[in-house]
Amino acid sequence: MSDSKPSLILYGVPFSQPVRAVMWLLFMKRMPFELVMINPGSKGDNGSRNPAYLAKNPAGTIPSIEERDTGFVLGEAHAILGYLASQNGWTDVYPAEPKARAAVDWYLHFHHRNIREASLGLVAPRIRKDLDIPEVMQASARATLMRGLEALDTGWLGHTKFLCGDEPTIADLAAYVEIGQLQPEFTNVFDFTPYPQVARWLAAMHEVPGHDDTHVVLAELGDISEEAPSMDSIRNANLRALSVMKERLAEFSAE
Ligand SMILES: N[C@@H](CCC(=O)N[C@@H](CS)C(=O)NCC(=O)O)C(=O)O
Repeated sequence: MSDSKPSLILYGVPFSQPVRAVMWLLFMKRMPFELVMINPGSKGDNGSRNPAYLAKNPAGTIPSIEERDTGFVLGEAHAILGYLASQNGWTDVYPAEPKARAAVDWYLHFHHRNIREASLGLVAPRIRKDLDIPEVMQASARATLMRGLEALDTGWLGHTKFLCGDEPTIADLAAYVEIGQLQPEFTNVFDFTPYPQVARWLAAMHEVPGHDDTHVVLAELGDISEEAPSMDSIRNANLRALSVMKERLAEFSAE
C-alpha cells in the first residue's frame, strides 16, 4: 500500500445527508479519499462557518471536495457527484448521452426544496434542538416532502426500478440519503406505508454497493423517534463511521 495521501479530500461529516451521497459514490467506485471533518454551522476551527473553510466554499456548507493534485475545489453535493462521475468516466451512474444525463439532472434539481425537506421536517428538529426550528416550518417541510414522495411513487418509481431506469444513478444516491435516513432501521421517524413504490425502491437501494458503509453513522445512532440523541451519541456515531471508513479506504488504496 502506498503511504501517500489520496488526492481527493472530502470535507464534511458522515451525519450530513449530502456528504453521505458523495461518500456513497466514492465507496461504490472504490475510490480512495480523505475525509476531513468539518462541523456544519460552527465558526470554530474545523467549522463550516470558519473563515478558512469559507475561503474554499463561500456558502459555508458541507460537502466540498478538493484535489491535492490540481488544487480544484468544488461545493454542492450534486455538482460534486456530477463532476466525479464525468471526470472518472462513470457513465453507468451519470450517462454521457445528453437526454439520459438530463433525466438524472432533472431529479437532482427537483430534489432541492422537495425531497431535501425530509431533514428539515423530520430529522433536524430532533437532533438539533438548539436550532429551535419553528413548528410551522417543520410542518410545511413535511407537507412538501409528502408531495415529493407522492411524485416519486406515482411518477418516477411507478415506471422504473430506480429513479432514472433499471440501474441506480447519482440521482438515486442523492434521493436515498434523504429518504432512507427516515427508515425504521435508522432514525425511524416516518411511515412509508402510503408509498409502496418508494418502499420497494428503498429495499432495492440496500443492495447498491457501498450502502452499508455509507450508513454506519445512522445504524450506530439508531431510533430517534422517541428521544433526541445526545451530542455525545452523534459525535460517537460520526467517529464510528470514520473508523469503518478508514478500514475501507485502506483496502481501496491497496488495490
Ligand atoms: N445544497 C447543499 C446543502 C448542503 C447542506 O445543507 N449542508 C449542511 C449540512 S447537512 C450544512 O453544511 N449546514 C451548515 C450551515 O448551513 O451552516 C448541498 O447539497 O451540498
